[in-house]
Amino acid sequence: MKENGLTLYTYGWVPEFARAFVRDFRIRWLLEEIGRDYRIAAFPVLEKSPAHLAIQPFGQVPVLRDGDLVLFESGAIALHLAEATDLMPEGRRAEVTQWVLAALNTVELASGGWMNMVLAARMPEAFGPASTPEAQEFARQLMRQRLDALESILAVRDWLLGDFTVADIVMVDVLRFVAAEGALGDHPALTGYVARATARPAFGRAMEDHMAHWDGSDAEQAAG
Ligand SMILES: N[C@@H](CCC(=O)N[C@@H](CS)C(=O)NCC(=O)O)C(=O)O
Repeated sequence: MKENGLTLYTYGWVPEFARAFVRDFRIRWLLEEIGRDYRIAAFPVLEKSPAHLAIQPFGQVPVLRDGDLVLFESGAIALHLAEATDLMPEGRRAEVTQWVLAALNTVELASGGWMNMVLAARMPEAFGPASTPEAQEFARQLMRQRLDALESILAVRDWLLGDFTVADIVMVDVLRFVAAEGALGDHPALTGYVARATARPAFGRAMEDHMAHWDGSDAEQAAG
């Protein structure tokens, strides 16, 4: 039977510290920006179900179902949804793709490595063992190098390609993790960039829905 519409898969529940940062959020934000309706479906987070692994081989989220097409990797999903919208300006697909990949494969690779060490130091029982101080400093310096490079770019323009595109959604969502840890403080252009993007009404609507999802899962658990 043909499937219609958009379904975004996330988890049914995540611990408090992860809320607001689960990567389904960047797709919710994008969907709000382009005004597309979608439904949410949820997988268990701890035990990876066969149904989950069948559509995301690494057992991660997000996953998008668009009719008969099923996609994983937030960057691939974002590029797919942005096609033929204002978030992908005509004639600039290659540059937009370049910046989406830079966000994920250059910035998030470094910030994610650093973040894992921060979490391991904070919650060794869940993320440990904690790395040595030297390894933590190395990860921080690598991330800093990436942030410094981005800082000089965003010091002279509001958005990565001049106009707001899907690349800004992905990049800002990556930087939000860093900002929330207080590690953007000495990067005023990046701080302004994140503030500008997160003040967009679509961001606010998406965050409200994202957080309501976790509230709903808490309520369900409390009801037994
Ligand atoms: N490169 C993937 C990363 C996805 C990812 O790390 N998702 C997290 C949630 S934010 C996850 O499912 N983590 C659980 C796991 O890796 O088992 C993407 O961008 O979609």
